[in-house]
Amino acid sequence: MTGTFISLEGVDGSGKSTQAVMLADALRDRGHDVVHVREPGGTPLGEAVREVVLGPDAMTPWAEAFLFAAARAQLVADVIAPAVEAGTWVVADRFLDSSLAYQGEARGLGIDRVAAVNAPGIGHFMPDLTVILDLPPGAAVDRRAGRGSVDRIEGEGEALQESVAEGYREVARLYPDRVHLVSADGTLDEVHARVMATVVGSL
Ligand code: Z5A
Repeated sequence: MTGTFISLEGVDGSGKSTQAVMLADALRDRGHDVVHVREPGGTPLGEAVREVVLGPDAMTPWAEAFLFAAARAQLVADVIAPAVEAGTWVVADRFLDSSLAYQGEARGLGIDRVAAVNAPGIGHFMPDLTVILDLPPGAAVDRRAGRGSVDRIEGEGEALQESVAEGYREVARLYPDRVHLVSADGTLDEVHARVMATVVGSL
């Protein structure tokens, strides 16, 4: 018995954290056991890495990539792999594709090279389905407005977010069987309906 692993991705402010909660709740309403995780985080090591990697201290792009990969390896080992092996559904608010879009594309490290450094820590525990919430970064700015603190990566501004959006489009081109772009425009319920239609139609 194996569970189903779904990741939600998108630029900061695309609404993926909100949609991850709505998706997990909807799956529970359908009778599934669901584990909901976020990256970076979800383990004591992952939460400690989160403090460092989103904190104010400058770091090289490769240091950033390795920190995200380390947190991910621990999350897979401690949470995702046991859940999938027990037949539980996993809903992840970000996973490998965040590193491909942010570090691989936007930081210029190369999508293939970032995928390669993550591969040993992930093994075969890749998502069955990835939904990228597609929202022009300009629109995401409006959704982020009013939130209190800005982390180091968010603070780098719109040019980075534009590159991240391009990175996600490239990820969708590279992995069409797994990755689906879904418009994040509209109300929460409209976007949720699109996410559910994609989940039901793809699995
Ligand atoms: N990062 C990386 O570089 N590499 C990696 O491998 C990983 C991550 C794993 C994590 O930050 C940062 O790490 C992130 C990527 C990088 N940095 N950036 N930039 P985080 O975990 O603190 O935050 P986040 O994941 O970027 O996103 P977020 O702050 O949680 O935002 P969101 O998930 O995209 O959106 P949201 O919180 O669901 O919604 C944002 C606001 O919009 C909120 O007020 C909602 O109520 C509102 N909203 C949501 N949907 C709608 C709709 N449909 N209409 C109107 N308003 C809406």
